[in-house]
Amino acid sequence: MSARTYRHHPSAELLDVLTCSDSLVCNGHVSPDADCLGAALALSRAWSANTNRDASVWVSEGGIPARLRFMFEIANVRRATERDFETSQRIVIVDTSQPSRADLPHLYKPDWDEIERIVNIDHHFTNTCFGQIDWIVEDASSTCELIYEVLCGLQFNIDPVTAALLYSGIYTDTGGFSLPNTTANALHIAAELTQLGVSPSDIAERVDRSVGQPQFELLKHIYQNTRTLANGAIAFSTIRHEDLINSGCAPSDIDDQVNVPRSMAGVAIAALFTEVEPGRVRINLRGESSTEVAGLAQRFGGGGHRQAAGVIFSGSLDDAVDRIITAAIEMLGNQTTNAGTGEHPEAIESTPR
Ligand SMILES: [Mn+2]
Repeated sequence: MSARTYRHHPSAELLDVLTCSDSLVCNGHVSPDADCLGAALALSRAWSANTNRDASVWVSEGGIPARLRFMFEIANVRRATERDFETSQRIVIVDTSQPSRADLPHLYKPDWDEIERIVNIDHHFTNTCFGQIDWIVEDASSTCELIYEVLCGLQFNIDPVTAALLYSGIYTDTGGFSLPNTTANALHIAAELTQLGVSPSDIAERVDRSVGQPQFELLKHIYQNTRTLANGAIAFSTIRHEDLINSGCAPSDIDDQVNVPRSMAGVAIAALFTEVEPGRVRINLRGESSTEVAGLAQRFGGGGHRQAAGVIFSGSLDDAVDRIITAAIEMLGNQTTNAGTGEHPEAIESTPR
C-alpha cells in the first residue's frame, strides 16, 4: 500500500500531554450524539486500557438518547462525577464548538480564559479554540475520525469495542456514509476499524434499525406535521411538548428525526422544531444540495456545521416557526436572486481559529 498521505496528524504537543497525564475526564456537548459519545467513550476506554490510569466520561443525567445507550453499555468506562472535574489532570472536551455548548456538571464553572487543563478536539468550523490545546480539523468527517488518529498516534492497541464506538460516530455523522463529509479518509478509517473487529451491519442495526415504540410514535407526529413551502425547497415539521411527552419520549430522544422532512425530493432546507419545554424550542436545521444553514442558525444564536446546525429558541413554538421559516425563505430568495451573479448569497462568518 502506498504512503498514507490522507491522514490528519495530531500535534506532538497533544500526544505528549495525553501521554503524560495522570488522569482524564472526557466530555462532549449537551444533547450528545453518537459522534460525541463515541469520541469521549473511545478515548477514555482506550486510554485507561493502554496506560492503566484513570479516565472517566461525563454525561449529564438523562442526556443519552435511548438508541445510543448501548454505547455506554459496551464501553464499560467509569461515569465521571462532579469531583472528577476538580481532580483530573486534564479535561478533554470533544465535538463541542464553544464553552456554552459543553455538557458540564451544574456546579462546575470553569474560568474559560485561564483554564489550563482543557484539551479541545473537534471538527466544527465555528470552534472558538477554548482549550489550552486545541485540535480542530474542519474537514474531518467526525470527531471520532480525529480520536482514531490520536489513538494511532499514541500507538495504542484499539480493541473491537473501542473500534465500534469510533465507527458509530463516523457512521452517524456522515449520515451512514451518505453526506458531503463522507471523505475517502472517513471510508479508509471505517475500513480499518472494520478490520479491527467492527461489524458494520451490527452498528447500523443498533443506530438505525432499532427504533423503540415511543420513538416510533414520535415519528408518526413528525410525518403528520411535515409541511413544505417555497415550492418544496423548505420542508419542516413540529413537535409540541405535549406530543413529545405523550409519546413517551424525552427531549434527549430528538436526534436525527429532521431526516423525515429532509428526505423529500427537492428540499434545500429541512427543519425540525421541538418544543422541549413550554417556552423553549430546539430547532434542527439541515441543508441539502450545497445549501448552507450555519448562517441561518447563527442569526438566532445557534451554530453547528455548514449543512447541519441547530438553535435553541426562547419563545413559543409558533413564534420559532414564524421567525426561522421567514428567515429561511428570505435566505433562499437571496440565493435565487444572486444565482446569476456568481456571488455567495449568505456569507457565513466563521469564528477566527
Ligand atoms: Mn460531530
